[in-house]
Amino acid sequence: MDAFDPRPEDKFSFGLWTVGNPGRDPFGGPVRPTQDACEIVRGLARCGAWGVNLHDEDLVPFGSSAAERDRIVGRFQRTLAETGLIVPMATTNLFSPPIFKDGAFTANDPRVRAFALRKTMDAIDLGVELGARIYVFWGGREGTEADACRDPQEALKRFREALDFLCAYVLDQGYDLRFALEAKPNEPRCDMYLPTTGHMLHFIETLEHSTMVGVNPEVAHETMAGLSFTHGVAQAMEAGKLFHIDLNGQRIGRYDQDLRFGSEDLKQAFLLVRLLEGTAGTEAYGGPRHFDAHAYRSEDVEGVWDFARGCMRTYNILRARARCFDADPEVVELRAGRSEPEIDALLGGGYGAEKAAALRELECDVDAIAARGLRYERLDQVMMEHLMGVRA
Ligand code: GLT
Ligand code: MN
Ligand code: MN
Repeated sequence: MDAFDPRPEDKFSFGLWTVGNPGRDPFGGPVRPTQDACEIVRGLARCGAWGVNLHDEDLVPFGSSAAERDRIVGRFQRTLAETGLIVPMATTNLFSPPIFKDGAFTANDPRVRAFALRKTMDAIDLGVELGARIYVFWGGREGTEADACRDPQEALKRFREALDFLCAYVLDQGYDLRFALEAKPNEPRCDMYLPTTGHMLHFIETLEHSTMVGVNPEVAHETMAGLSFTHGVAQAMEAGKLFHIDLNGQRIGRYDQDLRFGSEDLKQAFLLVRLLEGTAGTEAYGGPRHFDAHAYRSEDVEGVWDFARGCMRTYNILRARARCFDADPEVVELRAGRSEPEIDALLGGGYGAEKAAALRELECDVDAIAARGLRYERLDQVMMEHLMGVRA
C-alpha cells in the first residue's frame, strides 16, 4: 500500500465488460474464462475500486425470464451490499443482438426502433434499481457501410426522437437519472453518426430535455479521430456537460485499442488528469472516473487485476505529478499572463460603439509583440521533467 493506491474517494469505476473481457478479438476466441459478475465485483472491491458499471446483458443474459432476471439481480445486489461497491452508471447493449445489425434507434425498420426503445426502457429500470444516476448511450451500430440506405438527416431525426422519448420516460417514472452520450468515429460501422464529442454537444442542444443530457467522452474514440481528447473534454466541461468519462489508452490511427489508462499516451493522459483535477486552478470534474479498457490478451485472470490496479495507480500518480507541476514556482512564472486591466475591460463584456472606437485607438506595436519569445519550449520541458519524475 502506498500513496497512489486507489481509495473510494477517487471514484474509480470499471464496467463488468472491461475486467470481465475474456480476451476475444476479431482474429481469435477467448483466452480467459468468463468471470461471474459477483466475482468481478469482489475482485474490484479488493483492488480499491468504488463503482461497477454494466450493460443490461452483462448481468442479465438476453432473453432471460422475469423470474430469472429477479434472481440474478437479487444476488448481484447482495454482493454490492457485502462489498460496498456502487453502480454509478448503467447502459444498454444495442449492438450485440443481431436484430441491431442495421442500427437500433436509427434502423430503417420501425420494429427494430421499437424494440430498441423497449429494451432501453427495461435496461433503464434495471439501472435505476441498482442505484445508477448516469445512463450512457453509445450508438455502437448507429452508422453505415452502404450510405445510400438512408438519408443521414433522417438518422439524426430518429436518434433525436428516441432520446426525447426516453428522457420523457425517465421523467414520467420520476427517476433521478441523467443521460451521457458517447461518440465514436467508426468501428464497428464504417462511419458512425455523431462521430465526435463536439458533434454530440451540438446535437444535445437540439433535444427536448437537453438539460438532462450530457456527454461521456472516451480517450480512445477521440484519439482514433486524431483529435485532442483534452480539448474535447474541456469543451464539455466548459458547457457543464461532462456527465461521465471513459478513460483508457490509445494510439492515433489504430482500431479502438481500449488499453490500460496512460499506457501509450502519457503526455496526453497527464494533461487530461490535470484538467479533470483542476490543478491549474480551474473547477475540477466531480463525477466518476470510469475505465473503459481491458487487459492485454496475454493475461490470465490475475493479470486482469494487475491491469485494473495499473489504471487506477497511473491516474493517481498523474494527479500527484500535475499538482507538483502547477505548484512549481517556475511554472507559475512561465504561465503568468500579462494582465492589462484597461485592455481586458475592452475585450470583455461584449460590444459597445465606444469600445470599438477605443480598440481602434489602442497602441499596438505589432513588430515588438511578434518578436517576443513566449518560452513555451521551456514550459513544456519543465512539464516533461515533472512527468518523468525528476522534479519534485
Ligand atoms: C463497448 C464500447 C464502449 C462503450 C460501452 C458502453 S460498450 O465496450 O466499446 O466504448 O463505452 O456501451
Ligand atoms: Mn466507452
Ligand atoms: Mn473504446
